[in-house]
Amino acid sequence: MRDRFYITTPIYYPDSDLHIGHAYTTVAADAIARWHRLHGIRTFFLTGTDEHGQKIERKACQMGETPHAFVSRMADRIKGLWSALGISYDDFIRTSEPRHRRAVQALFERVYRQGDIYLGRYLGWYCTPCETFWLERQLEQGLCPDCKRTVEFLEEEAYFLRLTKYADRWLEHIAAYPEFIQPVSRRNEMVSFVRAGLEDLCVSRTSFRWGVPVPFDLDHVIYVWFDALTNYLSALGYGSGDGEARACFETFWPADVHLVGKEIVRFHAVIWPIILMAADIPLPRQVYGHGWLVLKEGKISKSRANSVDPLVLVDRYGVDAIRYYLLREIPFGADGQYSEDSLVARADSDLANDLGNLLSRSTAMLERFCGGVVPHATDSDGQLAAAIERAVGQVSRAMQALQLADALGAILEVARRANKYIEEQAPWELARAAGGGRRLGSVLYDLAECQRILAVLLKPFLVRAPDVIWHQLGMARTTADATHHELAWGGLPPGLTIRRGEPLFPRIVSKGAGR
Ligand code: ME8
Repeated sequence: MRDRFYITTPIYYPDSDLHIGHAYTTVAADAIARWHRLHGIRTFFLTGTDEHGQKIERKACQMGETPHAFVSRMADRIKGLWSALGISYDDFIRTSEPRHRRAVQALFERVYRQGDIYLGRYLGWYCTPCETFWLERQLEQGLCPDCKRTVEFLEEEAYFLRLTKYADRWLEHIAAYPEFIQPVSRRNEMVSFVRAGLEDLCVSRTSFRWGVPVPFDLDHVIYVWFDALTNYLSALGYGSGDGEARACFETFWPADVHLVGKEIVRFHAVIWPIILMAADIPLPRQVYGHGWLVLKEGKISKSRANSVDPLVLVDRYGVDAIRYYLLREIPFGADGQYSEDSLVARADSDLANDLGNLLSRSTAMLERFCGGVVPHATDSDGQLAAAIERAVGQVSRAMQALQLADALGAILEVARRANKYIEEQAPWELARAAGGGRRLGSVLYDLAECQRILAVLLKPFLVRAPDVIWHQLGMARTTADATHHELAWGGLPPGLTIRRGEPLFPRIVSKGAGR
């Protein structure tokens, strides 16, 4: 593992409020970032907003606001959402910021100066919702092949990026670095796409103003995807004269993972690396295209977004239930069906029954049999220690492969094992048996210690529960500065006074809040 780690989410369009699909990518990136921080790795986690382009300009106009006022208001709402979801980003880049504009102009100019951007004329189709250029032959029944909406015909003078020139070099790169595009199915799609032949890409527009001007030809606005992709560099200080900002670039570039939804893998895995090749900047290590959350009725659309407003869900079920559901329910990479019923079922079975019950049963028994004090383990059978050790290995392997659902599965498996251990060991019988005291103390210590470590393992995924677990176990500190060293068995000091409290995760269905 490297000693530093840079992960990004897409920068989202602030044309409307974000929904559970956007939360999905951001929560996943957050868990991956937190996991790296837990391991003492210097981590930079970037998210932000993609504020330029015709779509935003039109929306602001509809709202009767200037584009700048509109996007500022929306960016604040997005930050509010990330705060409610416990997102630990290190920077939030907005493409309307001067630092970003400078970087985009510097990059554009660099590629132009060395001959890979040239002036021509664009004659073709444009999908404004996707901000994508299409050739006549790529349209499906005259509609955008991605979003199936109507496209507009454009005829304007424009700058073009020589994508064609780099196709072979791109194919060589993919062959040499098979992990560059993940999962494998997306890599195969991209390779077929490039083999089918690339066209030079139009990278400027003249028919609207809301964007970054081409520095040497102010009638042109830089194409919003060229602008947006540059955020991954601009947030690190690329293009800045400030030495400290540039040091950040030296430290964290190239990015370890650009985490994106599958529909924008093409921009990240083909166009972005070619821009970087043309500018002679090292390529990111990986573009990971995860699947979509879909509703029973189909894709989550703006008109259905109300039913999947993450803020409403956090309010109703709590931040940890939402984060857990998003990360546990769907194998990362695949599509998955979202439903509030499955969210409630997951939260009740895994969080309330497995994890929550384990804590309340253990603390109740510590109170009843040990006067509320964590005992010494002088006669442990090592079963829970072995289960934890196995899980630590599984979680580590799963996280390296970005298999977040598997990592959580391994963690919850320990909670289930520990609940079963209570049944098998029957502490209430040990308490009655003559000479059962040492075994009783050991069983209860092991249960508490197992949960101390489970809290550390859960720290990247859940933001509230790990501290509640530590608090109830009597730990003097929070998990805030816990590290992977605290995954080693035996760290719970005997003699702590436990603090029984409210259930960790009250059942939702029995509260009547489920649907
Ligand atoms: O594409 N399931 O922004 P955007 C899973 N500004 N993920 C989903 C999702 C769903 N149903 N819906 C959205 C843009 N997402 C550009 C990006 S980056 C240089 C520029 C997530 O607001 C997923 O990550 O349309 C997807 O790629 C992203 O939101 C699209 O966000």
